[in-house]
Amino acid sequence: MNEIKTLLNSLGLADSAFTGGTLAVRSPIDGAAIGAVTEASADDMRAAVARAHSAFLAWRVVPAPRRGELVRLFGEELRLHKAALARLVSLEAGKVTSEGEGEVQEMIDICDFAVGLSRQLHGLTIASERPGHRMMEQWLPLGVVGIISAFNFPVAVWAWNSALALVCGNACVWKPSEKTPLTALATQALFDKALARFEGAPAHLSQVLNGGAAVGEAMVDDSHVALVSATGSTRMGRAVGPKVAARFGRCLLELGGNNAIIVSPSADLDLAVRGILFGAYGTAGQRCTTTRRVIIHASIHDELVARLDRARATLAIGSPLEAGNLIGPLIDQAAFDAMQKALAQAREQGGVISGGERALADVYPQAWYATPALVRMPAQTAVVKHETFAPILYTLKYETLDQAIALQNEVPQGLSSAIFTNDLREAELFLSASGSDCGIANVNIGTSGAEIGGAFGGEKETGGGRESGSDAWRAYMRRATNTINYSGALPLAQGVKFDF
Ligand code: UN1
Repeated sequence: MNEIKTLLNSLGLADSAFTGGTLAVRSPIDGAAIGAVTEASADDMRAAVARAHSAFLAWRVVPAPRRGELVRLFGEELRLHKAALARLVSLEAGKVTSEGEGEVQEMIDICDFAVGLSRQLHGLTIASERPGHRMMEQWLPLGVVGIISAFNFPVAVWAWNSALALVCGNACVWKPSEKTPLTALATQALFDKALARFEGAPAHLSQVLNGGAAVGEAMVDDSHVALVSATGSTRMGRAVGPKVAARFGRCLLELGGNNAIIVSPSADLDLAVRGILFGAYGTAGQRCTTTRRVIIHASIHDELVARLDRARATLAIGSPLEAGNLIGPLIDQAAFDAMQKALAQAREQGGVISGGERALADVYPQAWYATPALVRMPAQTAVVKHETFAPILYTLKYETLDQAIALQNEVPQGLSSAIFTNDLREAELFLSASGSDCGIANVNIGTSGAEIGGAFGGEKETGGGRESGSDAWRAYMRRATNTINYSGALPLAQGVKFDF
């Protein structure tokens, strides 16, 4: 508790921000209470959206490169406080140190990207069919952007959204996961430091409200929220999507994944083993990009599964704060129970399981560590098609690449995918129209750990949204098509006559 207090104070939070509230925060490392945060109500959310809307009206007329300056200052604060914020991510979300630092680095990267973007929010000039006319597209600020984020990337995914939303001229309202309110408050405090150094930004440009489902629902239902960007389970997306659609709002959904790696006979197996282990067991299997299935050619199946199983058993499990540990805790008991339920179902469905037991229960009776599980499946049964947010890797066998691709695409989710192969034809087929149906498809790297420069998101039950790099910024702006007549006549398009 003392460490957390010093850490939170160093990040700019007063004691009252993390004590005395009704939302109890526990560290997944040992189950210890690390804070008690004030919870907002649905009315608080509605008031915050109203304030954000006023901020938007002022911010949208600030030149975009100037808006970029605010994000640049925020990136500076993140650089200065990287170690402290990363430590907080480890304490609250249970990430090992290097992954906690990677998470903050991902925030810094997207800030840099957004600063450059603030001078590149450009549209097309289009040839008009009419003489003396010019057509163009403009991208204009959209409104209030509501961000719902998940515990597993408690701050990076918010940063993907807010950095872009802010340079695009929008105001943000954030509803973080109830499991990670402290990192959210600390991040908001760092943002407020940047705001204080910036002249001429409206108040309430970015707000955070902790609380339960009712707070999120108030955001989702508020017609002043032009875009709801929500990251989490498919179940959450099914609730959010139709509500926003009913009021013709925009949604950007980043939901479940059930990501597979195909390993072909020509693959470099050393690379494949490394890629699969990080993908399946890094972050204790709690990324939406986690590798949950490996589809292996029959000729190398037994050898590769044996290697994976041997390597799996050597991965160091323990406190994410101690150097050398690669697998930290699951976020809570519910996550551990879900893992056990999936393993029981896998066994019933013919799976042969290595690992998956509770670990370190004697050292941390209030925390939920598990040994990574490898499950040899006879077929892609129901449990394999379901996303369980835990370190479980299912192995499957294939004979032809078409069969492997069909297995890979057979699940309801469509986020990330990869093939390990040294055969150019196989790689290209996998990336082609008849290959992977996911939003992310890789060759000779795993499914997780994407860079911010690409668009991030996926198809089918993953929700179809794209965030982060490439042209994902367009989701945060409205497109206006403009036709300008600089002639002295008024010709109508399509040759229509209306003479009187
Ligand atoms: C998530 O799990 O919601 O590609 C995001 C990755 C990270 C982001 C994951 N850069 O694994």
